[in-house]
Amino acid sequence: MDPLKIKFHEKASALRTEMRALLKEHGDKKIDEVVLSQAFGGARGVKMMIWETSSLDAQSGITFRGYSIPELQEILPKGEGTEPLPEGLFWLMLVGEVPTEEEVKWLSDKWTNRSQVPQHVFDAIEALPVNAHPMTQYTVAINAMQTESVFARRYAEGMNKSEYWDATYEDTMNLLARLPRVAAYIYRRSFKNGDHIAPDHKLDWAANFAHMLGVKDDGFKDLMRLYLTIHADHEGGNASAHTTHLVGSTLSDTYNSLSAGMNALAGPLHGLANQEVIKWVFKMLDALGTKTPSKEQISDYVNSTLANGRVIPGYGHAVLRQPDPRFVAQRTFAEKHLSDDELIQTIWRVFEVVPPILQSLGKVKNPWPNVDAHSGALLVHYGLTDFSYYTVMFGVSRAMGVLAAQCWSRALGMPLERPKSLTTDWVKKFIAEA
Ligand code: CMX
Repeated sequence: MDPLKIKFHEKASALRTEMRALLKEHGDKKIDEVVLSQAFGGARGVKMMIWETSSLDAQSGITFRGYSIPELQEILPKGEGTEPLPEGLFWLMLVGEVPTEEEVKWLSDKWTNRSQVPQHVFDAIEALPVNAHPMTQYTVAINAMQTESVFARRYAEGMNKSEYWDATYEDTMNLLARLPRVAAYIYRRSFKNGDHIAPDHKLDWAANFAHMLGVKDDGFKDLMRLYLTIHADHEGGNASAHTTHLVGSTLSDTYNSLSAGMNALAGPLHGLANQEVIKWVFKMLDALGTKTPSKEQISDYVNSTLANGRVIPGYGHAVLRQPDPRFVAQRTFAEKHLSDDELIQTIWRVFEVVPPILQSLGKVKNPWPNVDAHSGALLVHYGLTDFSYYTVMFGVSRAMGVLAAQCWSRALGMPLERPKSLTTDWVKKFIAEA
């Protein structure tokens, strides 16, 4: 067994024992009450699942195993660059310990060793029209890789349930090793005439992804390290995490669960918002006929978007009630490295204009920017102007969180997820009787 797997097994066995004792003694303790508006309103705030890898607070935002993004930037190993290596975050999410430089190097090497993508996965991508949305290509590719699933194979052979975690760990490590290659292949196929770039096995996970995309600037490598770190996990209730968890709870293997989760990420109210933001910004610049719109011009454009019955992409959140720390981390990166960029300055001006307008509507619970409000402008700066690709990059990162969490679900023996639904007739009768 490899050292990460041994460490994970020790931690998970201990928590499993603790969890069983805790449930035996306190299993009937009430942690929540659900009101009708939550049943009709997308189950906001209902406490109904366990997720070890990260936790989201409405005011302070995301923490990974208790560490905020600025803290991660301090404590995680950085390798060649100035931003944390995402491999370190995966280690932290999986075993709850900050890894050493050597441990992160070991993980980078491990993923490199496992990174060979079978040819039929590229063939499956090639069977799609070249203009198929990159997220469609991405989910098809993940499904095509399912032929490699250690979990599916061992389950068919009669695996003991005490070994589910082990097979899931293997699938997780293989998938994370291969996703950057698959994602870069989709980019080069869709937007660079299929002129593919071979991996550079000397580079860390994020830098190699940047290299295979074909962006040469070292600043972009560092941006990728930050980007792939901050998008990795946002506790368990968001649509991509929850979908991965739900599908995984049927013992659908890691590939099928991740592909389902990535389909959820492809919705415009979730991960696809990153492409929607930049499209919206460029449409605004076009409509206004300027690259440097004033606050008044932006304000008029925001109002016209709202008047057309559309949301302002990149703003609002189901849980957060403050500017998203992931937005702040990207803004800080831009302030440090790219503060002269006109498009980025426009994003900052939009940030000054949108919240008071959304607030004035009286119904938007969170008028502040989320992670997607900033990411596109940074990518455009480095020449990545193919907006429909952006959600795939989000998806490469998100895989780390949802797969680390799946390892935990399997190790803790989490059951099939199956909440109760109600009919409106049931609700009316309940009200009448109450
Ligand atoms: N622009 C305009 N209206 C907005 C809005 C926005 N950015 N955010 C919320 N609203 C509206 C809602 O559409 C809703 O209107 P109706 O009552 O007319 O249906 C009302 O305000 C209340 O919504 P809410 O409780 O504040 O927000 P929800 O929890 O229902 O939805 C979210 C959250 C993210 C879907 C919503 O804020 C939104 O649509 N934002 C724009 C899309 C976006 O940026 N999504 C990315 C989120 C981050 C991620 O997952 O990647």
